[in-house]
Amino acid sequence: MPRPVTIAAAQMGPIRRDESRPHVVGRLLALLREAHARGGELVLFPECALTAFFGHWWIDDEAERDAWYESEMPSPVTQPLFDEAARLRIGFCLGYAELAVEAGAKRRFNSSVLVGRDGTIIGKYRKMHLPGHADHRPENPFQNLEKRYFQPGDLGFPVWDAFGGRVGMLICNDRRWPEAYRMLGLQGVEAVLIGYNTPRHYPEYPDTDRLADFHHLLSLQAGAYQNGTWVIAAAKAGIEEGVEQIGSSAIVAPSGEVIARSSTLGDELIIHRCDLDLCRTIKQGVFHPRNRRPEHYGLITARNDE
Ligand code: ING
Repeated sequence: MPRPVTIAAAQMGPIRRDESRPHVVGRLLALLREAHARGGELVLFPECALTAFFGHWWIDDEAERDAWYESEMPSPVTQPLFDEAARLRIGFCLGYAELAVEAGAKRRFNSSVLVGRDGTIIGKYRKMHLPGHADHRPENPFQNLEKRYFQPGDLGFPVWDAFGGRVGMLICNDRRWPEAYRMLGLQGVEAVLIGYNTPRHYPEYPDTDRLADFHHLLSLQAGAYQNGTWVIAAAKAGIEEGVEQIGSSAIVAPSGEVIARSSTLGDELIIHRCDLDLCRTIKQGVFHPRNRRPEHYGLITARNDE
């Protein structure tokens, strides 16, 4: 029988390097309220939704670098988002740069939290697949320094019972890797929430630029269909600190069909009443576990391509 949950992808336009967090939170609140006005029960915000994507520029000084992270979630500056969400009884997923002190050491992750309709944190995910480079490449028009600014995630690929179904999170580059969706799919995921900051231009491989939106949607649609899950993706879009980032925020059904897609490069909400029960047709009808042959898939985890 139908299990509808109305999910919104809250795309953001650029965040200026000097834009204050309170001003950004104001933009997030406006998107949250629009989602509520349109019947939303869960809102996905982009990756690193509180600041400009600082991975695009070199920062020498550690203190300057650390100012781009959140050392607590929620904090006084993000608490208003949690409070308003709880007041409106709407859940959300928020991407942010996490600075954690664990065992006396600073650890830095590209993270996201899933927050319930009562404003409490259901779970956290830390981005597993870090693209780009750790070295400074001044000859490039911009940097992609996630390997310098973040550690690979250490929380695995969790799926939570939430919003009447099974919900998981990925972040940006994760969405290109089939294994990431499979880890969630094998746990029965029914909605995958993915925030992203995706430059159109790839300095080392410019021939992929013309296909940036195509590869983005291809990854979402394949992940959705091959795992029988809804996939919701929210961009940080537009020209942010000189870097053109794609939009194409989307809501993809378990069939692989794109049900909703953003049409601007600014703050824009797309929303859909997602029937989680539609996952069953694909999970059982097409990819029934009895047809899997894991005893022959050993290479997938046994080694790397290199
Ligand atoms: N950004 C980009 C992404 O995976 C990228 C990096 C773009 C890698 C294009 C390869 C090709 O969408 C983040 N933040 O992962």
